[in-house]
Amino acid sequence: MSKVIKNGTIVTADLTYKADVKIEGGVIVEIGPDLQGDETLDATGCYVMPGGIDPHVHLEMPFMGTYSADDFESGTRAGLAGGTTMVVDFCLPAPDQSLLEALQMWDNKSTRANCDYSFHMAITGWNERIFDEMKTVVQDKGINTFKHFMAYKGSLMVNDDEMFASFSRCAELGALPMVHAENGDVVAAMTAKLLAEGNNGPEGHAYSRPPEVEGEATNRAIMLADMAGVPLYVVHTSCEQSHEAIRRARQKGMRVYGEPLIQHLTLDESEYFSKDWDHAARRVMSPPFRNKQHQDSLWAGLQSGSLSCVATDHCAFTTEQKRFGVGNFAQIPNGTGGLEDRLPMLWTYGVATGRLTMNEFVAVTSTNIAKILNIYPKKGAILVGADADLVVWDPKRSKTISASNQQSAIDYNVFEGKEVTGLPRFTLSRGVVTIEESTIKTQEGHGQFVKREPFQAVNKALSTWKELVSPRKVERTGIPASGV
Ligand code: DUC
Ligand code: ZN
Ligand code: ZN
Ligand code: ZN
Repeated sequence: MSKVIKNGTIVTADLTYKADVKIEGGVIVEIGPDLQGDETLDATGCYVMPGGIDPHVHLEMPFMGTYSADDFESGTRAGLAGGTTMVVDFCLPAPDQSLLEALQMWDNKSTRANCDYSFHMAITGWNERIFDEMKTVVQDKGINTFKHFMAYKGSLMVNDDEMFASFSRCAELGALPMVHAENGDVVAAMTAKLLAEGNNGPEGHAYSRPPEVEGEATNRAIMLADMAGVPLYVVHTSCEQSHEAIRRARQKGMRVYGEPLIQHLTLDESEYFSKDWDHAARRVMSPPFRNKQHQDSLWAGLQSGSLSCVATDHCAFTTEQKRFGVGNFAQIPNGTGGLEDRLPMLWTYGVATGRLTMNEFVAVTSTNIAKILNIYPKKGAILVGADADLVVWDPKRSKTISASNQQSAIDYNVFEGKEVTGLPRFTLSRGVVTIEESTIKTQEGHGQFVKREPFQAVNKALSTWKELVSPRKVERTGIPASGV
């Protein structure tokens, strides 16, 4: 059974042109004019783009005494409804749990996924077993990214010695380290001070994590990566201080990638000053929303290429879960949703406003991350042989975002009331139509794990510490006898 997407305009990260796309066996088999197949999908007036890849989601994540409310079924259904055809979740071992044992748990949860997926492995402690298991994770399990939390002191956080050891191991294995860059010691101190002074409302969350906390950690992680001789991926870059560090490193020739979230691009810190406790708490995530100057910096980074991709950090909690933090903002589960809204919001606030071209939109929602994760052109491309993970995008379809008709399992939406123009007409996962306008045709369990190969050895340290990483022994003469 073949399918042809007819009469559309193909938009990739570098080209815009009119052609039909023929699909068979889940992959693209032909691109050209006037193609015929067993089934036709009409793309008149639409753009045919690589489906979105969200490199940063937390589905059914054990966190802050609970589990994030969207699991692999509802989360991937939400993604597909918004044109996202692949997600990358984080496997989170408990600090002394085996990486492979944790991976087994994530494998079990993800069998329900409606679209393809992969995992990043978190390093939440350090010992010889973790050192050994990292090799199996990369070489046998097809995971080439390791995440490090520089915040969440006392649970997920790793210290500099652990990070440096893990970054160095990544360099040996051809893996890419990632960081959640916030100085966890400073956050803990500021949190304790705010609470002691009686500032226990959700706005305290934002006060406890100012941009400097993120800028410091980003700079530190970049320097550690440089000393270890490895590229670096900075998740949820939310502010100018962090962006500046990434820009500077890239200018020096380092491969450092920054990932703004759609929430930080479009929502600001005034949300935390709502008189409605629930409204503010529902928007508590780390890093917190920032002011307009930081938003401008993030948009500029996407335009100039100093920031690489737009994600969601989708980690949805219900209002009931958020209320664990009444009387103590530090107990509000951190996280917001966004999987269904990332593409429509970025199109509306980015492409329709003229900030981004359509090709840049494809680059930052799909192609760039496919290249960074080493899955291009299987994903992120419209090429013969690529997976038919496609979105037929109708730039005229619009809706008002509302929790009342979303796929996510939670009872609110941080973008509630926003008008978006630009929505999928069809979303295809390996050639299967999963969304047709507002009709959901997803199939639980259709999603497959995508293996990612290690990178070539391109990890050359730039820093002057290089010599200390590979010491050169100096032969000396005239050494005085000891005890003289
Ligand atoms: N930040 C969040 O807001 N939620 C999940 C984890 C994180 O780092
Ligand atoms: Zn994070
Ligand atoms: Zn996250
Ligand atoms: Zn299937």
